[in-house]
Amino acid sequence: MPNVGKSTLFNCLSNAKAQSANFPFCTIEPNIGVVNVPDARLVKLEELVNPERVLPATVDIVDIAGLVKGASKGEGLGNQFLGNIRETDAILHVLRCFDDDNIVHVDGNVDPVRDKETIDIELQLKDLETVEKRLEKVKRAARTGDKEAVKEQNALLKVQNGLESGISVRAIELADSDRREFTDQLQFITDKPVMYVCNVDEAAAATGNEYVELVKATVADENAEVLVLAVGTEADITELDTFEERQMFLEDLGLEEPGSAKLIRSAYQLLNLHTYFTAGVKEVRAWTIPVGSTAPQAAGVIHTDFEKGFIRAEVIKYSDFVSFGSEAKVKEAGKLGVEGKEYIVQDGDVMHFRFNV
Ligand SMILES: Nc1nc2c(ncn2[C@@H]2O[C@H](COP(=O)(O)OP(=O)(O)OP(=O)(O)O)[C@@H](O)[C@H]2O)c(=O)[nH]1
Ligand SMILES: [Mg+2]
Repeated sequence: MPNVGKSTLFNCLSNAKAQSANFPFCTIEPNIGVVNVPDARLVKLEELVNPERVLPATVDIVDIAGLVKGASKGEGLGNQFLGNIRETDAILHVLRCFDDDNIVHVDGNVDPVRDKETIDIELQLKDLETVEKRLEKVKRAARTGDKEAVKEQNALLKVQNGLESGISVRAIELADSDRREFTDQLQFITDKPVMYVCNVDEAAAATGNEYVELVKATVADENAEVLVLAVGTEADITELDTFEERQMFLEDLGLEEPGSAKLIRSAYQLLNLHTYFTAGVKEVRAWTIPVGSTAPQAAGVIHTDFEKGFIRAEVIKYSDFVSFGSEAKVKEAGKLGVEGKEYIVQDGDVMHFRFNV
């Protein structure tokens, strides 16, 4: 929705600055920022290795224009934004959960559950167009008796029925094989993982409020995370100069860390990503890989040559690195693992790749 605090949130998260103001459709062109993923393990590794530099993992975040009722048919700023959403890997859906008569709500009053439904419907309508377009082709092929086409038609009809009754694609019951073969490639917007961000006022930063409870109840069967964040207040905190000032402010709110830090970590999980580390004296660095990546695939994130010429990986568990204190001590203790091509890299592994080019 317009004017709910998306750009304000973007400004809390990213070093890039978006314009935020109290009028709907303040944002037109999307703002794109890079966000460091906060990771306490990286701080620990830095202490132990004392490298020249430290590079955290990052995620890209896009702040888009608000959608309104009818957006799928071109209302408001219309279709273009649906395009912006299509390009992302996951959605952070910001819901206004604060009262403030001075801040305009496009639909007249604060009602996050209605807002969520409004947006869901627009996205579902867009997906309905996508599935109907595809179905036209598939139906023709199915009529000629093509077995694959018949299978696809059945799967897509389920999607169509689901969307027509207001269910997002991610929640429609489909066989995994149908998803892999037929729906993944259509890149439905409502198939993307989603996380709800309830934007509350300062007093509700730690505890949430009644609006948040209503949101939680509505999404209970969605298996989606609901985060509570006092976006406006956190934006004020980021303006403070020193770490101590920011900590004090957070303590007053009853928080241990900014909600935005938690949000970034949750988003990273939502994307089904995790981290391995390289820890040399030149550089300690967090690398991002999809959960389930093999050692060569993980190496390929550093450089394609590392993947092509992969020989083996030397792996230190993060906890061993910390308890023994250095790579040398880990080796002495016989805790250095030597792994081949099949090894599935685990979150927190400290890796060293052997390869030839
Ligand atoms: N009271 C209060 N105001 C807020 C909060 N978060 C944002 N605002 C104000 O709400 C107005 C809109 O915020 P934006 O971040 O520009 O909203 P947006 O969702 O990006 O809006 P569009 O770009 O128009 O879609 C600004 O005046 C913000 O200062 C909040 O938590 N509490
Ligand atoms: Mg905006």
